[in-house]
Amino acid sequence: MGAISAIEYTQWPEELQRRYRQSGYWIDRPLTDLIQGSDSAKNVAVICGERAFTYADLDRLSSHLAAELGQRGLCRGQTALVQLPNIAEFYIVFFALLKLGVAPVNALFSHQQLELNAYAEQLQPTLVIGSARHKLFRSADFTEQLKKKFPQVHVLVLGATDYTDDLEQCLHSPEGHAGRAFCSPSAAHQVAFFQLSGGSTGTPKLIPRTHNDYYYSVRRSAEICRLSSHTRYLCALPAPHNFPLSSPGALGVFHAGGTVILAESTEPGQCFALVQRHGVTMAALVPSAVNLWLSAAERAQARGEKPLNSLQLLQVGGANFAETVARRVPTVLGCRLQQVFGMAEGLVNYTRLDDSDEKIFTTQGRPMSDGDEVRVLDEKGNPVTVGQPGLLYTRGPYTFRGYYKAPQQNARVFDKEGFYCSGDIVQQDEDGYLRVVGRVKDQINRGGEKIAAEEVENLLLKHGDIEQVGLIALQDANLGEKSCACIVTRNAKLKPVQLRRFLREQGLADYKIPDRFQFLKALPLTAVGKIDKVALRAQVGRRLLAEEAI
Ligand code: J2J
Repeated sequence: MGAISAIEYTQWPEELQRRYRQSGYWIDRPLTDLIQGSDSAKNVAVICGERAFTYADLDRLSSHLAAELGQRGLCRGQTALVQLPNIAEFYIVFFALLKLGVAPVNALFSHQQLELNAYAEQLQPTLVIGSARHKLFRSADFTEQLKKKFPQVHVLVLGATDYTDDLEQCLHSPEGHAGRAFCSPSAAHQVAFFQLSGGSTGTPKLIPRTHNDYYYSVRRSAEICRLSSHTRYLCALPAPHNFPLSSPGALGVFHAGGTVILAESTEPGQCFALVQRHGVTMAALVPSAVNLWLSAAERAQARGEKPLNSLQLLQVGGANFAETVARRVPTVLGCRLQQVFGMAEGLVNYTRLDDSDEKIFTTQGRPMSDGDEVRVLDEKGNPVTVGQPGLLYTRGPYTFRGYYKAPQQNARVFDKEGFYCSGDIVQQDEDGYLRVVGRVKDQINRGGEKIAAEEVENLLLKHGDIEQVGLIALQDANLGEKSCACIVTRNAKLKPVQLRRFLREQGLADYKIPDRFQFLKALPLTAVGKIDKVALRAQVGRRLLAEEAI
């Protein structure tokens, strides 16, 4: 099958493209530059368990894989579905696909059949790469199903299986592509890969990211965070997530010639051991993980240990971060704090390293670029006065202009001037710093993991006993928010355990399965007949308080 040469996406208007180039934001270079031909060839780029990969290794192995895939017929303009855990091969595959001009979507390792199928439906991939550590790739069933829908698809799995080729062998096969400088990325103004949206609608949406826009966000982030070849960055959040990939994340570290140390999760025991062993200087966490790190660090201190001695900077973002906890970071962990408010769609805000304590502890930073345009608007679309809460609208040199093939959703979230409404309610101070104070999007932020209420509601509505359902957030001391499914059922005997199983059987990721089910006689409705989530939250909140009081 012949490949189209470029993947369709909503481009920036010419006038802005010109401005972004003139300002030096867009340099018309591919992301593959990050690991090629730099002075850092001999530096260690990635540490993964007992294995260390230099920049030269990353370049060689990714070229090798690109050549191997090229021989199998993969070529520029095609797409791939990738799901790997936090492992060095994640970056090797990422760069191999960039070198081929094949645009991947990197699913989270917690994603299951439902999410992967939804991405595959949208992208029609020619290549699927998974890991034998994930249950979906342990047997042939899932890939057989994919092949029925997409007969052209090639499947590679990291780890031995009895049904398909091992990715590992493609990296090291003796056929002799080694040393060949294989590199044929898509044009810099074209789609490099797809980022995942946290979503607020029924199906997970894909965000096209171009070389030009993503590379700029990485370079500028690395500059703000003052990365250098001495940076030793702990990647403990899921590697494909925008925060640990680009803010400045692993790609920022590669740009600076530093070292990424991979952790399987943010669990403090494992992370502290890695920090100590590898002299980690910088890490990125979501707020719920910070709480665990603080408790673990206090316990370590009580034993007279200082496992985080080398840590200089902790970035925190992805969800609301309480000021009281923020203030404890420097004292308990002994490092500087940087708050990060970002989104896979683009705009990223940072507190700066030399900001006052006031700004660092009480705000989520300011836009990273002078090219970022931010508007805080009321419901009628008028600017609010400085310091007042309003909806965040933004556009800029690394903020996307449209979800992939989703015209209806795009019509809802972009205004006439191409400003994207993130669904966050923010306050902006006179210096341009933002505080995130609320949200209008129908999304639950469960410890940084985003759940689109509608996606879970639609699945529950397929259950024959359910008449109405509304998924809402409940406050949670550890995760910030948990999800609660409020259900009107025609079957008085229906139990949460049945509903959890029902959702799992449909292949929904675990983190999206409601933490709580609340059975109600009726759900409050708005004047137009939609479920009134504000009233529902209040109603369930009152009920839970009453239960606690008993
Ligand atoms: C409150 N809410 C926040 C913060 C994100 C860097 C950092 C984070 C993300 C990310 C990212 C928040 N305080 N500090 O992509 O590059 C909520 C907002 C936002 C949504 C985006 C990055 N930081 N949020 O979290 O695409 O609601 O990106 O719109 O996963 O997370 O989620 P996501």
